[in-house]
Amino acid sequence: MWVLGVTERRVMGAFWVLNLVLFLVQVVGIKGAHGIGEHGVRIWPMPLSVSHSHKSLYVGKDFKIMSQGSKYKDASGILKDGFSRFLAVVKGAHVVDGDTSKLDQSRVLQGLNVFISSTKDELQYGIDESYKLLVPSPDKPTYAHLEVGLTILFILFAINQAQTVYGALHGLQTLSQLCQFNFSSRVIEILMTPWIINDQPRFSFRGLLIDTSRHYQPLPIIKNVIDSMAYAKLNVLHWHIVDTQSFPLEIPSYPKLWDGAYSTSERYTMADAAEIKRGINVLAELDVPGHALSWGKGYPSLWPSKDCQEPLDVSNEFTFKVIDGILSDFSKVFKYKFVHLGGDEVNTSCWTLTPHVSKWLKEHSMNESQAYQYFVLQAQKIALLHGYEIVNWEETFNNFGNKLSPKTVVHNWLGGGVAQRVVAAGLRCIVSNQDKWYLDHLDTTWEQFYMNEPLTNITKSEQQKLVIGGEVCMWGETVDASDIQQTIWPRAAAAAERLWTPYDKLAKEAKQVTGRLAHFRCLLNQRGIAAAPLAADTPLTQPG
Ligand code: CP6
Repeated sequence: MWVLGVTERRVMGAFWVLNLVLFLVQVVGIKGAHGIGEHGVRIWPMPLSVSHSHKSLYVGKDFKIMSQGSKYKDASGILKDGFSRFLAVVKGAHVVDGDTSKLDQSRVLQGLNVFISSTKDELQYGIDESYKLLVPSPDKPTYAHLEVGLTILFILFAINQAQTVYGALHGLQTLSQLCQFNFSSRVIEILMTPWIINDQPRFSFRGLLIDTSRHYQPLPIIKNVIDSMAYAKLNVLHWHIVDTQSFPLEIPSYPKLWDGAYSTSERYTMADAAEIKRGINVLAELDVPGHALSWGKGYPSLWPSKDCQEPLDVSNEFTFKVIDGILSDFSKVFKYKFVHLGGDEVNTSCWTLTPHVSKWLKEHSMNESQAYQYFVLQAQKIALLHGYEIVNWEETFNNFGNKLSPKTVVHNWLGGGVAQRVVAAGLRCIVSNQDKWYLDHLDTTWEQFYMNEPLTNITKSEQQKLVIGGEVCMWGETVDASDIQQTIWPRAAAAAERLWTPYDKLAKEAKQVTGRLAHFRCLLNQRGIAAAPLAADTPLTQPG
């Protein structure tokens, strides 16, 4: 990595603007490519706008990343790490030196200038993820200059312009998809230059749920999932950490909670949790009051009784103390503005069947459903005190929607058009209807994933804005490290395009994108991600 000094930057700032103008003038007239019809464009998800022509360029052996003209300083190395990952994926694991010195230098791209406007690098909900990518061609070059001693070298370079470093990372992902290894010249080639790509996501929340309670997923697997999410421009890992079956995460405030792990090795430390990011937001879930039986392994008083262990004991103050401790520990590592408090599938019969709980209900003049509401709202208050906004599964809305905090995002899963009712009530919504976006439903096809439209029957623009995005769910009952990736991909990629690409650029019929998705899934395979074939009963599709 090479970053210019201050004076050079000033000189080159002007130079860069001039070049950009020349470049824009030169590329007028390049044919446009559209999501529909495809025109040979292989990018997934399809960007907002794409123009290209048909020349190829080579990636120089000493390809450099520069940030001339940027205020952004990359103090935490986010861009630098993104750039090393970019180089690693475009090189594949081929044993070649990539020597470009003997090639026609007018066809060798020597660097990429990443121009980032914002100095901040906080990853958060709603940040600007847009980018512009300009890749020159041999007959429409853009140059930067390098001073080596007294000599000034002019080098052919590309431009990636973004508001935030996270937009720039999306730009690098797109650039990586324009590259392929050329085995005749033994160097990396960028096809179909020049490229002008303008891009930004349709929705701010583009999620994937993983469930580490039903099966423990080792850390390298989770990191691998995160890398693969970035390839598809998904930006939220919804981590369903804990459930009935196991409690794998260390909670320093209540150190016996992870006694509920499957074994002493199937656990995550808080430091592990802090590692789970890399440009991806983590939405941590604490599913209460149901789905929490494993908490009682270390603290049995959280159960209504030894024989009736779920939901958590609503009558016990200690229950809420523990939730407070957990959310306090969460807030130190999970910096996303939302925490997920679950609230789904609550069967309250243990509360009425357990004498001390049923006595408490009577004393507080609550029936079972009022106690469920009381529990969810108490948990919401605690989360708000820790600075979080809240996501809750849709049953909370269906039962007492008008009591939820206005800072609640309702997470659909049951279907039945709840998103329409949620946004009509003025709350925000995330769409994950189980008939289309549940990855554990193995019979749901990628075409159904692609065609699931989050704004179905929501026509008013103020209401459309309240749908913050969607999420595909990889529930963990039947997947472990051996098959999680092939169960997620390629179907999650189909949903990723639905969530990224503007509505009018999406294919009206899934079959229009079959070739491009097949190519993306091959790319995942080449990058070491075990994505399954598009259809299990047809021959494997090769990249075309
Ligand atoms: N676990 C939790 C689950 C599910 C839910 N919550 C679930 C329910 C039905 C299906 C798939 C998953 N396994 N905690 C519902 C949100 Cl079909």
